Amino acid sequence: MTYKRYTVTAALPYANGPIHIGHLAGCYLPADIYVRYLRLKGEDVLFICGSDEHGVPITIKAKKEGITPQQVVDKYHEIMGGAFREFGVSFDIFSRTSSKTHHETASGFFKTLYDKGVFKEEVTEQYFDEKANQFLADRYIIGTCPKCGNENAYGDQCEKCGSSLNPTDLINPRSTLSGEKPVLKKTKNWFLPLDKMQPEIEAYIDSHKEWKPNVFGQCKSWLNSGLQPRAMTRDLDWGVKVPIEGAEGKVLYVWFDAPIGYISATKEYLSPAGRAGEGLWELYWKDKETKLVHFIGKDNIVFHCIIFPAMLMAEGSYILPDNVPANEFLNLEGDKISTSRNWAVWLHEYLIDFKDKQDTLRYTLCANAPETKDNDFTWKDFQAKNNNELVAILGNFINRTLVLTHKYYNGKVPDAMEYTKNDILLLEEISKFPERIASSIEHYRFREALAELMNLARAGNKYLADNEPWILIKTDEKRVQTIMNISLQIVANLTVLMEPFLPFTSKKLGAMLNLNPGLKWKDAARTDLLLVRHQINPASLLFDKIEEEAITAQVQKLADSKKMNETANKTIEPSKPETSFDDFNKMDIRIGTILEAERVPKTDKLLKLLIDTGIDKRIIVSGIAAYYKPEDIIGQQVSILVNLAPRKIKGIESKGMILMAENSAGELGFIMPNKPSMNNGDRIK
Ligand code: B3M
Ligand code: ZN
Repeated sequence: MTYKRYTVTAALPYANGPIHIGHLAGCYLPADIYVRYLRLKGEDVLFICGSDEHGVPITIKAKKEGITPQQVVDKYHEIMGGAFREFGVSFDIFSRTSSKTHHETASGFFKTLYDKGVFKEEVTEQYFDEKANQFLADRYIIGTCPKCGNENAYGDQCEKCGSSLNPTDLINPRSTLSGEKPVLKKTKNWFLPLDKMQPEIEAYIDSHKEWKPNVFGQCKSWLNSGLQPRAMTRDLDWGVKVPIEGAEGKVLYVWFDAPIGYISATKEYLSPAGRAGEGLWELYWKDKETKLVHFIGKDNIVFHCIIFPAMLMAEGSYILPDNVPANEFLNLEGDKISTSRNWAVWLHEYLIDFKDKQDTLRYTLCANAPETKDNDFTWKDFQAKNNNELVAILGNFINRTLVLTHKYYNGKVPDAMEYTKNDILLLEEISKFPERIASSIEHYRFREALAELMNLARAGNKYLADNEPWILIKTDEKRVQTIMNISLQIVANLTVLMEPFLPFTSKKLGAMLNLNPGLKWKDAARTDLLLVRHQINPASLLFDKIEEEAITAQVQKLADSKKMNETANKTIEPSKPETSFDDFNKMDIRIGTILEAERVPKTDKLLKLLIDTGIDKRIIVSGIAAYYKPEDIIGQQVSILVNLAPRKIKGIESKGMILMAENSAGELGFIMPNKPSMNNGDRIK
């Protein structure tokens, strides 16, 4: 079916932290590629996003930082919006769910369902934290997932297996506010009867067998285990107030209000109240000829494929999502990306280290997108993709072509005099690329689409290498004109076709070529985009090599963050059992001085030390080689347990022990008196 217009959404990120590469790869980049492509095709498309400013993640963050939820969302709304802009994610609007329009829209939507009698009103027992005097919805409660055994599943969802949960499903529930075991307390809430709606929902899902297998499969598995009624209200105070009597102190469930955020943002963008265009938004949400597509991450599948469509069905006047292309997760250097462990590449930090290299990151993330399974981002691979693909293939082809054009023709496009058979074959091949790439994009296969784009650059490189215009120029000037004309046409086509993936580069290249900025996708099937004698501008490099040091620095940054995290997480060891003074007094601890020090051969850890204990001079073997160099510690005062029974270590008799302090990272340090008047043999007691 053909559509008149498109409404494309990208998941509303929680406004409780900055954006990292996992977010970008998961949904914002594929959504942006899709939308940019549609725009180039000349389609009527709206690209909607905004920040998700309600829900427990926000209030938890506020509590942690000692500020109000409003302050949290104000801060991160700005940061997130800025990061998206900087990476060229081209939303038509980046709105927020704390806006007035959104509160009115979400509240109105709930009221409509309420008036239609959709909800089941029910008093149930919900977990309550007596210490914090608060009901424990969603992420305020954690426990063991009944499906996969993950001990840190949330009250609404297990992030490990993706199951959607209710707090009462959790085994061993505990409050994230106080750590206490919660009690059950009666409260009234309004439930969406997903159980009764199952046949309708099932028919809807079954009509979308074309969805990605991971998405369709997850939906089927929920349906197979039988849908349960789900509360659409919460006993919390941060959120959209429940607009009915008897619901004081309650707000809408964040997963009820958040997807309505897509609708509110559309209204805000197209139909500001009282201004021309009022009602226009409805075309994008209610007209059958509109295609609605939600880009999300895999942990959001149930909400977008089952719960939100159920809400839209119950309301009655809306279209349903036509597709929900969800990606799997992107890992970082073999480990799950985590905000709390600071195991992430943050977009704002990336740009400090790799200025103007937005497209390199876009390229790497798209080439490695976790489309069908979880995937791994590594800095080594990032470097390889930049150096071996962007620089060596795409950049190299374009640069050679532009430089030769300037050299031979002062930047004026030469005439194609006469095509060879191979030229004609190549020209035919070139004209097929737009359709081929389009087909991949329309099937949400962005990696494949990008690989095709690179194949066009490869074809160009091969053409230059096979024809060697730089040699031919001496003998067959006429032929070189044709070769350069064809190469230039490929560069022009690449400029158009790369735009969805590499918008910054496309713009730069378009300016170098002096190319008409109004070109459309289908124009890239032509082989005469650059007319004969058209003047191109001076060429500069589009990509440059990323050196080893830049990569080592990033790897080191991650290692540092892992170390800091381990240190922070290491708990202080509890005290040993009580001991008597007499027992303590049995130990004879003295001040001594290191006279000689050398490594014990064939070991990493051990130093052999000659110590003046005041009593005698003796050998002690100590495991400190990782922390001290022998030459640095000669003359060092130390504390020694002198009456420890002698032990043989690596064949050396060690008499006594040097006392060391050990920090939580396992590093060792000497313990010494802080007065210079202490002498060898002085007692420590
Ligand atoms: N804020 C979840 C997330 O950021 C949620 C998405 C809402 S989309 C309507 O993962
Ligand atoms: Zn689980």
